[in-house]
Amino acid sequence: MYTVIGGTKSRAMRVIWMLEELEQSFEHVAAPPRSDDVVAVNPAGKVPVLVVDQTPILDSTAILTYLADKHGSFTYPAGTIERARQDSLTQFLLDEFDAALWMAARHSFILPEELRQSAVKDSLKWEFERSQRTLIGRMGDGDYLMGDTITVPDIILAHCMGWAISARFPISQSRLEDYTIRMQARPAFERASAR
Ligand SMILES: N[C@@H](CCC(=O)N[C@@H](CS)C(=O)NCC(=O)O)C(=O)O
Repeated sequence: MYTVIGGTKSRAMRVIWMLEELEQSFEHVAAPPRSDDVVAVNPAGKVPVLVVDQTPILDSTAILTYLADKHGSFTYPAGTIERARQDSLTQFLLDEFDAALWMAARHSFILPEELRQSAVKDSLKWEFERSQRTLIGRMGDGDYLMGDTITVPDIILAHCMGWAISARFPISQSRLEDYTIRMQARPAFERASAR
């Protein structure tokens, strides 16, 4: 049995979305970061956490990869060239998309007010725009990052694009705009968002 800890406004959305895609049942504890429920399973107080048979798994990407491997879906098999390309896209998205949005969030509402440097957001937006162009250059044909097969980095990218829209980070590439609309129209995304 799976238990997901973390609300849908956090990166826990990636895990909930994936479980909906895989049609797995799960319990959902929408606990906020640093709350007692979270610290009990993750001393860093961060979400998401996936609890599997009383064992907590930390970090959304580790969780997505575990679920994809376990259920044999949303991933190429470990040890294949396709898996290397898939993982390399995942790392690119974490470095260039997730990191920029997270840094902007820290300087908007997470760090103590006196430590926030709001000017950093201009350079993050500039880098985010450049990263979108780089990503487009790495995408082949097809609806997904890996072509016609949906994989773990698609969940991360689509989640980051939704995050970018709410953080007012401009989406400068029309292909990424279309991609986001298409991904957010998936029934599993809609079911996850409705939680
Ligand atoms: N790399 C981690 C990042 C986890 C993370 O920073 N989560 C945020 C919410 S989306 C959080 O719990 N922040 C609370 C804090 O940093 O104090 C992941 O992907 O799960």
